[in-house]
Amino acid sequence: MNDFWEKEIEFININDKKRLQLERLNQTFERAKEANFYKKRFANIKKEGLKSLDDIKDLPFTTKQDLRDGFPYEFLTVPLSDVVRLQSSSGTTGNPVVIFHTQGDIDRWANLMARCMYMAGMRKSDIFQNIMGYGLFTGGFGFHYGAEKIGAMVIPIGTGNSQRQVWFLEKFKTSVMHILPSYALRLHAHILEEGLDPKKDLSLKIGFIGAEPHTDEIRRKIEDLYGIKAFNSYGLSEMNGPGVAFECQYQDGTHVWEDSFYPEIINPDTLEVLPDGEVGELVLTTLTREAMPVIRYRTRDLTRIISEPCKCGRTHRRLDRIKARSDDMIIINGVNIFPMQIEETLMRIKEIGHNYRIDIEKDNYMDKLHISVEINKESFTGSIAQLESIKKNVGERLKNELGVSSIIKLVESGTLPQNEGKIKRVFDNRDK
Ligand code: DLL
Repeated sequence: MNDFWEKEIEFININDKKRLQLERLNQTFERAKEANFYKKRFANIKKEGLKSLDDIKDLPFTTKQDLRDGFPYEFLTVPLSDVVRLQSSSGTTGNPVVIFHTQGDIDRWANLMARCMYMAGMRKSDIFQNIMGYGLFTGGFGFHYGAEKIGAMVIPIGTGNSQRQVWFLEKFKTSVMHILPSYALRLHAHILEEGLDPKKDLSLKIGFIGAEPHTDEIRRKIEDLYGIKAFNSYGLSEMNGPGVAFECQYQDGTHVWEDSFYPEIINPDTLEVLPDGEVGELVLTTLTREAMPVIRYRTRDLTRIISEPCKCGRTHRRLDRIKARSDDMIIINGVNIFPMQIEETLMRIKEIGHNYRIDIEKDNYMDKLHISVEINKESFTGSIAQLESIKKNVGERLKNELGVSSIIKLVESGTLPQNEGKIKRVFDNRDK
């Protein structure tokens, strides 16, 4: 059985990959000049072409604010009549970021998605339940077209209505699902409430999880609860959406499709490009996008590039799990904390359930970190003494990890609020 979708590209020799990237980078640079935004941006850049991949560092960055300011058409390089779809990034205030696609862009995106899903083991014979938002959000459509390309049967159910989700999972013997990691945990509780055992009564083998930050601990939890293999999927609307980077069978970092995106890691303060292996902000350039090329986009996602060869043999370098977004950092009385550190610590404690919430308050000029955590029903005996000891343990482990104290509140499983889309867990109330 083949375990690749496009052998020549996925296993491309490294020198050929670099040659292809340089060629496509130059095409992108030329094409970008057709857009009003880049025409102005590049007016003072004398470059006729990039001689090597390193020359990219002479090009300016593009930020989310640039994309917003360019609303609606400043980034468009083709006549509107050649555009077949518009997608947009998720809920923000002000102008949304809109991304335009030609038919060619849509076809290439579907192909990348097919590559991702096939790499993780999905085949034509699979039943694929797409539990992700359809519409302006890119998660639903991206996977939908990729799965159809593979030839799997797609159930385009979208998000929400857990009862209906479970019904479809069971009745149609869904073998692959695409789901937000936070919703996967919630849906599991619902499956149990329906009296079903996900491992015995459902036919799931694979889960694609992504679109929101999550730790490896959460992934392993999802794998255990459902008895599946769960693959991390990374992407962002500005780069199509999903299909930027995806895990292979070895689940050790996500292969970033370097024939379609050129990745760099920069120091977000000095903006210098960092060598592979060092953690910094991920910067991406589209290499094949027609309607709306984006050059050196600052993603705000903090990660590192893993350039060591992968056991699967693919030559596209890997991204380490996203550590955080640079704008997610919480500063508590001068100490920098990332929410993922909190999740990592909590999920290692067996008495802790799936959900948690972080509230930051100001009290007498001091920042106070409040962490509410759901308790794991299975390991809770109901005794007050046990509650006290869990609370103490959680407090001490978090203090060790974060270097600051927190106020822990234990709550019953399933009681913290959840919404349908990406989960929000940090509430900073200091300015209120
Ligand atoms: O979330 C695209 C997507 C859809 C990816 C479905 C995967 C699956 P946006 O709404 O623009 O696009 O949000 C992009 O979400 O910059 C990261 O901060 C975060 N993110 C996405 N995937 C992951 C992941 C889609 N696997 C933003 N791990 C990105 C951590 C992720 N963070």
